[in-house]
Amino acid sequence: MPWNDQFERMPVEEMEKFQLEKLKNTVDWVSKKIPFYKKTFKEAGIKASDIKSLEDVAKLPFTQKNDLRDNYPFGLCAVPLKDVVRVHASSGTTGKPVTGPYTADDLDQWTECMVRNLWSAGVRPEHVVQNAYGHGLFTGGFGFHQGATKLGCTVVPTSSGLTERQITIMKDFGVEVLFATPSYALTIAERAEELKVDLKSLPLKIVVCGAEPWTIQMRDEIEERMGVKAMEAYGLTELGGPGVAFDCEAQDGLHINEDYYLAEIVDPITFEPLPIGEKGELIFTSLQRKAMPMIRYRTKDITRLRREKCSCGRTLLKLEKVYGRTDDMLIISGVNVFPSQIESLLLEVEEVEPQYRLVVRKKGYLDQLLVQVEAKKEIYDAGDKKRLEVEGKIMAHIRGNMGISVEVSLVEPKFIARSEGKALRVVDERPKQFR
Ligand code: DLL
Repeated sequence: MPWNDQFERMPVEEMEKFQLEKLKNTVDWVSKKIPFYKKTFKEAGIKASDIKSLEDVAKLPFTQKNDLRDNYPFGLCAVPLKDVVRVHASSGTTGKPVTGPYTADDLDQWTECMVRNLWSAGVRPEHVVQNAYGHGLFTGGFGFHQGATKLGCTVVPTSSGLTERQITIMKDFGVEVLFATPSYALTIAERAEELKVDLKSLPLKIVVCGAEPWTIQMRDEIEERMGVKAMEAYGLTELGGPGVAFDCEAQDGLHINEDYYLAEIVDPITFEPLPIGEKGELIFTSLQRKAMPMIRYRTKDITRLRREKCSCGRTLLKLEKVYGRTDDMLIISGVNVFPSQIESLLLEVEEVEPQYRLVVRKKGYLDQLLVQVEAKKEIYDAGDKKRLEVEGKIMAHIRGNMGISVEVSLVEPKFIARSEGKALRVVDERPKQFR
């Protein structure tokens, strides 16, 4: 049974009616309150009253990360700051941070989305949960905290880092659920193995992962090493954080909280809307947020939507596991390559650890990819001949599956820095003008 039966199992037609009503309100709200939208709507020749069907959303202009940066910090805020009760922000590694202001009601909406997410992952009020997402400007820590608190769980806000202490707390407090990025979950699993703590013998049974792309192979790895079900949360700062979409016991795609978010897929080059089922860039319009609503926000995440009857009973539209971000897409020998494709192939090779890095270099005019992956200790110790053999095997595996030639370097165990949050998978060593 879902947390919110009314919305999570709403018949599609009824949901679409609900969405249209909310879309009209949102478009009307932003065109009155936010000068940026006033201007872009005018330029596009569109008024709130032109929205008569859900398809009309395609008439609205996109919002992009740069628009948020240009209006930093509160230029896109529709309410006075006295009505803002919280501000989060994205890390801003590639420019000014992006801010996410919330009214009290926006926070309640977020909490509702997170409760649905956690409930669907199997989290229950009686559980002791350890929240290893960063608590601070990042939305992960607070989003999960709010959801689990509302659910009535016993919440342990460890935040990220201090991995040994995470493991001690997990043991001492009888933690049953862990919230962490997939790469940090793996870091915890590895450290526990080093400390000879058998996670499988602890009460831990669920990990809720998100905040970065991860493959099904990575999910299997986490489930196997930790003896857990690894469930998923998807979201982004611009839309209020995690809880935008979540998976269910079917573990086959993420249900979108459709009463709060309207999803579209567009062609990542022409930006034309694509029909359900086609792969492209994911676009979201928030439907109920008041402080900083988003109109057709370009997430840069590549995935596809699926409208289908789910075995869990939810009618909510699904998005497939995100393949990656357009930002992280590499073009190697003319082939589009997402790090996740390499990840799934590496995880099929038994001689290596699930720790890797992709280094992009320029050779003449061509991009070259060096895949650095950690060897299992016994393989590394077996010497050069064995290492060469495994490198050759991985190169052939990648060529056979993706049709691209890459260089593979088997590196020693622990060579790759361990993640405590979002893993850094791609190192771009190309001269700036070629990126
Ligand atoms: O990562 C929010 C979040 C926190 C989601 C905790 C889930 C759990 P940002 O830092 O703004 O927000 O990064 C958003 O992270 O556009 C995706 O590229 C990526 N991302 C988030 N969740 C997933 C996921 C948070 N489940 C960006 N799978 C998004 C793949 C994800 N990528």
